[in-house]
Amino acid sequence: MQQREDFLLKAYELGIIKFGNFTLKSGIESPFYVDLRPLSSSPQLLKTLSNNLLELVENSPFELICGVPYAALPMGTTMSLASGIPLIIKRKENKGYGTKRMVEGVYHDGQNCLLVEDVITSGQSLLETIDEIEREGLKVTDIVVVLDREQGGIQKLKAKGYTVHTLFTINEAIDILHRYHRLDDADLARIKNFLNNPPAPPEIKRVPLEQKNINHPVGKRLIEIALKKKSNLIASADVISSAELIRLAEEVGDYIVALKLHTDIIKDFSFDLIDKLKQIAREKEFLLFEDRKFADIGNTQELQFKEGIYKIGSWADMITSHVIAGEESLKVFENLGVVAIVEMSSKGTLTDDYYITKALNVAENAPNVMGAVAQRKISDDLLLFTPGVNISSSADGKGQQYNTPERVCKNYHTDFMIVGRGIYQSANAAESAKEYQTKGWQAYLESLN
Ligand code: BMP
Repeated sequence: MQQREDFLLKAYELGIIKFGNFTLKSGIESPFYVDLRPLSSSPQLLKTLSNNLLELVENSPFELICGVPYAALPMGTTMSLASGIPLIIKRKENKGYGTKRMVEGVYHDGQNCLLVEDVITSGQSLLETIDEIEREGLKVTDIVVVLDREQGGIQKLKAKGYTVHTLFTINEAIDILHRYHRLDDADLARIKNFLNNPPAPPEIKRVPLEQKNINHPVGKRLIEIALKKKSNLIASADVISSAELIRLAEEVGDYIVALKLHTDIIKDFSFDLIDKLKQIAREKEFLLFEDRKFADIGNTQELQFKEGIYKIGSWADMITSHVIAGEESLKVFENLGVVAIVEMSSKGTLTDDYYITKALNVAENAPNVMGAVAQRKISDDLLLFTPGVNISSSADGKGQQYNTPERVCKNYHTDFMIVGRGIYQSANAAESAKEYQTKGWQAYLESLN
């Protein structure tokens, strides 16, 4: 007992818990902040901690130790050195070459691995780590955690059958620091109040379409059409003949803000088709959106955009482009609106958080980019386009993943939802488009409140 308290007091001196006013990642204002990384700066404390953690799992069966990166990596390593039990290392991201394994070290199927974590909050990131370890064929039964922030993480893991051993709960740690006069009565009361009545994260208000900070003329036009037609629907016309495409455009035209095309799947493409589509688009007020997804160096993209059979640059109002080749490669798309692909809707997409952050950065800095395709909230300076929307299906068996209009409008603050098969494969495309328009606009209006 005394040893645990001594450890906490020394760790406190290193700065693992700070008191004051801190804004957490969730936006919540917290009266304390926990960061166990400074422990690595004291080998002696790290050793004491590792002995304490090993004691907690004395009776648990495990043959391997894995510290969840990064804060718990040195803890796991120290426990391995002290116990003689081998360490495995879980990567935060796949290095993309060599063995391509997510877990490094010597291990075999069915071995039991103890997970070591510094702080548990909601338990979500631990569950993701467990999933990755289990996918390597390893078994996880026990997890040892230095500090439980008491925000439901332990219960979540317990419900899934895992045993979590904790060295301190946040309440215990606070009580010890108070008892040893590291915390005065007023601060103790403030922190206890925060812990007993955890505030909900502040709601990020959605900006109405007309107030979005969009300067691109095509973006402005899209917003104008949306407000006039009360529609945030883009129909994806993935049909393969001119006749089907024209029929679809006529049937759904009244309900949409744009018709998204993949012209390279049309078997009888001609400029007569484009002329006809332009005429319908004019009559029914929608834009033509070519989903070409350019992904090359600027010079090649320019040729693909202006030349070839489709001469996209001569007729499209909007196009999609990956931003993988960097900002300069986007300059070649002149006189129309570019929608950057920053995150894809399909299962296992390689557009991870790291890529998305960098891609959004490129998109925000390129003047001809008016929006982005993504499955998450993005900056109000860009329009958010979200494909993978379907009312009656959750997947297509080929990797596509679907959300409902409600979910994308309310959770992601999607400005324009893109619906393909939900409309063109339905028995009555016009009726379906009307239904998506009504549901999408209703969800948009509700998401403003
Ligand atoms: P559907 O609703 O039938 O699954 O069609 C979705 C459309 O959106 C397709 O044309 C696809 O190419 C496009 N799309 C997508 O599904 N996910 C993305 O991440 C990006 C897309 O452009």
